[in-house]
Amino acid sequence: MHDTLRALITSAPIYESLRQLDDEEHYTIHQTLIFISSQATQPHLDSWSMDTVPHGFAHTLWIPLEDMDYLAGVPGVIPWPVGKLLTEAELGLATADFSFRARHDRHYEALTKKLLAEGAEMYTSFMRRGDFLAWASTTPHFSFPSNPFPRRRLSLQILIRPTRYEWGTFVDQPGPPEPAERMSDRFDFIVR
Ligand SMILES: O=C(O)CCC(=O)C(=O)O
Ligand SMILES: [Fe+2]
Repeated sequence: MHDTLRALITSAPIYESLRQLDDEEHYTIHQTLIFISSQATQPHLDSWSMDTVPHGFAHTLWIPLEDMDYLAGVPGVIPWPVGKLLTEAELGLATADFSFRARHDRHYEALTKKLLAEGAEMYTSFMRRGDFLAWASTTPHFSFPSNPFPRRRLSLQILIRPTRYEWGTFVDQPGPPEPAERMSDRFDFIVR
């Protein structure tokens, strides 16, 4: 299982697609998550958990491990300029005296209101095994509801950055250095 997942995540189609997005040579994989069921996430930026320095150059890969129709609770993505960070200041949010968790929650609540006020477009797809979605760390996204809820929906989420960028988060720029395992001349893995 371990080797199979590593082979999938570091496969040539994934590498070539990442290169089409940013023309980088080498990538570091920070996190691999398996989602067993639909997630029901609110609109948010993955930057809060993982990003680059500067913001916006990390990728989230979302890989369905089974075919998914429109009732499966698939992710929806808001088209977003690369490198644009929607800050708390731009959303009119104070940051002093709030915990990390409170700042995160206030950010997604204000983001959701802004997207509704602007009538933002959102993109998704029917997804088959072999497809995948990719969005940037600063790109707003969410989960469509599933019917029924929750519903089995096997998928992988991968947080990955071009290796030549330092890693950080929404609030911490830069983050601490981390040990990485060289997988190939294309990919490193963060091992914790
Ligand atoms: O699995 C989903 O519905 C989206 C989860 C999510 O926000 C993510 O993978 O970053
Ligand atoms: Fe996310």
